[in-house]
Amino acid sequence: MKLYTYFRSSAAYRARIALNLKGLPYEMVSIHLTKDGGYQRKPDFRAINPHMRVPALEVSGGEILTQSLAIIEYLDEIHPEPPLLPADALERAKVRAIAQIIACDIHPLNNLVALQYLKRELKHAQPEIDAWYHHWVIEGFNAIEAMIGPGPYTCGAQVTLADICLVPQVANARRLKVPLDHYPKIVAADAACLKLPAFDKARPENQPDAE
Ligand SMILES: N[C@@H](CCC(=O)N[C@@H](CS)C(=O)NCC(=O)O)C(=O)O
Repeated sequence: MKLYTYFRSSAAYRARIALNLKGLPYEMVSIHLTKDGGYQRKPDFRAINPHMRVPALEVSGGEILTQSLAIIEYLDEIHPEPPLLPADALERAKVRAIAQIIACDIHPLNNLVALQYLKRELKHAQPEIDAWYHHWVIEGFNAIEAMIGPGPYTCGAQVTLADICLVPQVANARRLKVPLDHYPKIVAADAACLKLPAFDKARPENQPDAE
């Protein structure tokens, strides 16, 4: 498999964690999201993902999958061990709820393309953009902190899709200096995950294209 990725992309980070947890080998193709106006916008990559975002995963047979959650659920269906979603429907819905707070409610408001639009088109100053970024992380993390149970992971004793989404979002929050003091359960789940090689290997700083 071939993963189109960028070391700093939290959505690509999710896909890297899932591939590592499944123990699947993959080649990485780095798509620099800021150099020369962003390689995601060049015709070569546009032909791979018309949405011009990473991750994209080329699977055997040459099909391209996009959207990190779709990629992760595909991998989980094709390679069921270890499962990334609980067997119980109620527990599965709880895992998906946390994953979706991050992937659907926090990240789209805070990803590169949204922040660039605030700056370049709407002419907001950097402190306003930083305040915007912090606001949506805090809103989402307040909810997730209240939803996390005993641990050690986000949804209990097993690593799930919720952890796969949480860890990259915590990394982004730290990079953008969002204070995490009010989120001891989030910080603990993040630390527990990062002890696992699959998560550690997927960290931005451990990628071949890290700067
Ligand atoms: N919902 C998508 C989000 C993908 C996404 O927005 N990726 C960002 C990096 S984290 C990207 O490629 N941005 C390109 C840009 O900002 O131009 C997913 O989960 O895969």
